[in-house]
Amino acid sequence: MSHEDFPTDEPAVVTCGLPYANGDLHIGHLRGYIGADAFNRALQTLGQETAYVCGSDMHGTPVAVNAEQQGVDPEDFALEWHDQYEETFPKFNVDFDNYGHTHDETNTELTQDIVRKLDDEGYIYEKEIQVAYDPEADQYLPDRYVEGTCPYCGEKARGDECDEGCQRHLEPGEVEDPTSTITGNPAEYRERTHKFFEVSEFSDFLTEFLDGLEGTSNARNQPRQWIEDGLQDWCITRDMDWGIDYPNGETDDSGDDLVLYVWVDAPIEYISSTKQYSERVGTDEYDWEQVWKGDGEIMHIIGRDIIQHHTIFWPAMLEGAEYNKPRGIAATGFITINGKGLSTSRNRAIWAKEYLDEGFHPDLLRYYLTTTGGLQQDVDFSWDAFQETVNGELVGTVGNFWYRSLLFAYRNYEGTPDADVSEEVRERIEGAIGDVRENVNDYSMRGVGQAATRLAQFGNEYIQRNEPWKLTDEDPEAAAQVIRDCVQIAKAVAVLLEPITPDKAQELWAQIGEDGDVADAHLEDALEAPPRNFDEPGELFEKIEDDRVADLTEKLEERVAAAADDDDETAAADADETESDDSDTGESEGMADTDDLEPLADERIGFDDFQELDIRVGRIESAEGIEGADDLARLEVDIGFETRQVVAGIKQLHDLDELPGEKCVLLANMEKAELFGVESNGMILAAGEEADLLTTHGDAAVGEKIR
Ligand code: B3M
Ligand code: ZN
Repeated sequence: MSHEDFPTDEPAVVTCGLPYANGDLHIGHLRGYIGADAFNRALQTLGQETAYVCGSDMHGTPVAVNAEQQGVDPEDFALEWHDQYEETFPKFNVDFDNYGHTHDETNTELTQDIVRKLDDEGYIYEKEIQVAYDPEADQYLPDRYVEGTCPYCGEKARGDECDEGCQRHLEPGEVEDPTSTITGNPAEYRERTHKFFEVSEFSDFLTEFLDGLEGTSNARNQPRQWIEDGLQDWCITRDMDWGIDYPNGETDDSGDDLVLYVWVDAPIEYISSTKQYSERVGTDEYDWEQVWKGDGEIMHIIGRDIIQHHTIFWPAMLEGAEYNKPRGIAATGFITINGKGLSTSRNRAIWAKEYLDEGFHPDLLRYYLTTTGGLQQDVDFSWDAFQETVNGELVGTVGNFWYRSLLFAYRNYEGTPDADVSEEVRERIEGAIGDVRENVNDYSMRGVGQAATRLAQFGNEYIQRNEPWKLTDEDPEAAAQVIRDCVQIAKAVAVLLEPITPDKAQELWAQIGEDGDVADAHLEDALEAPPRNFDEPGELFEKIEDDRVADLTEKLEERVAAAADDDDETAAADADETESDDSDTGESEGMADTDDLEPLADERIGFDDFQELDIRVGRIESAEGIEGADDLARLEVDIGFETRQVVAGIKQLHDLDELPGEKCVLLANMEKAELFGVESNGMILAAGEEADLLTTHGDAAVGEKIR
């Protein structure tokens, strides 16, 4: 099933995974919220009716464990963090239409309604299971109260998730060699009665659902394997007090209220938050039922460690309770810091507050995060890389174009010269609009940012090529034409960049004399004439100096070292980890069976032979399938000195749209070849049948030789 392109006639909702209300926000969180915010804004620019909703995740052991460690009541603890998040998001221009929390009345009622409905429909049953128990603490050990080994991949795992290995959800009793995180003692297993949701009944439905699902390839493909492996039913109650009660006053074996597993009520907050928005603005303006019970467009942006919850449990619940299902799920990659895994306990993170305290404008981080890794790739943050993007793209390309063309326009014409936009420039802007449209439909915010920056780049080339400063005397009409074109390009870049850098786009909007909000502009407005007069423009972006970057890098290193010093190593296992410690634990690292491997070569080669291979670090600039060839793709790879066109047999094996920006390794002195009429000038290196593309572990620069 394929969906109609955006904009559609149905209202849309964009959501982002709910932050657990248990600790400071950092760059790992921001990436998702900014990416989803940019997506929501971009949909609006296309003319799509949409709402962006989220809320704090108040329940479950991620909150209870941390509250307990601090000796405070979980509700007070969670509410305090919730207030802080509500204040912080707008500071990054993350503009939720509604930001609720899972413990409020709307969500409590809706959760109980949905569970009641699933129960009435016969999808819930009771079963006796083994639950971990700590005799010394005299407490059952749900989820993060227990740790052990993942039965699927053998990595260290928490009670309900293999957070450092295969990322699977784990059911109570599944984790092997369980120990209590309260006392460190081995846990015992005790028999308890719990409620189960019959996910296994939904295999066929889920397979069909995935066929129609849009979003990133990891979210669309990974769940297929889980379904093929056979779905297990899902335990939806827990032995703890903090949470939403199972409806109808049902109690556990000891007569206590049964509490729902946090992953039942958390996604329901997507609906509750939309409902609150609707109730606030009125259903005439936005009708939550049209979205969630009718045919609205539901898009979830999530971390890639929670794909299973969103592609299996959640759509099964929605189907069972007769709600609408998501149209798209986009899962973000992880963030590493200077090549190492983000770790809150090791203080290896860039904190939201810290970034703002440093005085950086939020739009710089927004641009960096959305254009660096798109949504799906892992992003390695370093202050150097941040500086390179800001100075190169925002200052050098966008800001430079805006300022030089508007200043020239102001000085010579007091604004926009009287002329029509030239055919060439009109077409170029139309092309950029088309690119944005396509990229939004592909959930690629990086593509949106690139389309805007490329248009500014074109503006720079256009002004350089036409040298209006020479024409003002020789041919005033021609000079006016060039500047008229440039003001139009500047306006178009403002419209196109608004989803990513909303404040800066607004500043530019005002500089060219436009009234109102650029956020209300649609793509077509990029071609509408700007006002005749405007004032002297100011510069919109400031260069980040090298010594500033050196200071920031040193500060970061020092505080990671300080955390390591007072670290009694156990701190590393703090329950507040929100990102995996390893840079890339998401994909299972397969060990090939040696029987399947090509035999090792008998013949040895000398070092000189190896030296003859000129292998370089490259960065993929573009990737597209070659027409008529089933397997071949044409790539453009930047190798520092030049950009090489190469042909690679990866068309079926990779999502080509996701490759631009990726680092790769290229044999540069490979004989040239021609395949399907396309010249291949180099060979990209890859491992195995799946053509797993080689890359570098650290931050080796593009053009470096491999030795
Ligand atoms: N609160 C955070 C996480 O696991 C979790 C998301 C809930 S989304 C419904 O990333
Ligand atoms: Zn695992």
